[in-house]
Amino acid sequence: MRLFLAIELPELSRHHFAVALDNLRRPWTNIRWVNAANLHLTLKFLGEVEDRAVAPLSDAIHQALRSPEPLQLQPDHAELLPPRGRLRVVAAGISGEVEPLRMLVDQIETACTGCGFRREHRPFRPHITLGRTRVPVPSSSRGALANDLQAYLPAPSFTVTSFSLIESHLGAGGSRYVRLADFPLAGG
Ligand code: 3AM
Repeated sequence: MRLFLAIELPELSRHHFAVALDNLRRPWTNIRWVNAANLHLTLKFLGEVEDRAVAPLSDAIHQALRSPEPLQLQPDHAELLPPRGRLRVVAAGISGEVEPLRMLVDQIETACTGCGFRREHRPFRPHITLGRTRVPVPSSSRGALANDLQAYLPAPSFTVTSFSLIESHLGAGGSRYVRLADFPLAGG
């Protein structure tokens, strides 16, 4: 099964981005906008994982979390990734308690590498993916796209009290996600 770890958005944030996505869809048809139900902030992509590896991985993550505290985050800027070259991902970048979030990701990486997963070497850039390019978007459109997205930012800040292990089923109409486990941050 194809797995990743992510923070799922609370209802208020989801609703905020659902409105944004509805309004961005019409002018930007060359972008495949995500389904609002699928909005999340990825902490670690795990890839293909065997069923029997899931329980030990979940245990290792639970044990690796040291005094986890809830985090306050705010999606506040447009992120067009990668910053140069062919645009692939349109996202809302995250501010707020990003340093504690990085520490959390570090603990997750340690737990995952202990279970044989590859450590992510790319710098962690917290973001909520809103769309992916279908066809090349001219670099001259980047400014207008960022501007259109910025109309919905900053989005409401939200408190993260848990993150989830999610199974992703890839399909022609977009991915379908199933939550397999929850890791609370409140109260250790
Ligand atoms: O939530 P975002 O969009 O940042 O791009 C995929 C998505 O990230 C990413 O994992 C998240 C859930 O699918 N992803 C997919 N394949 C990946 C890979 N091979 C990957 N991340 C790293 N390496």
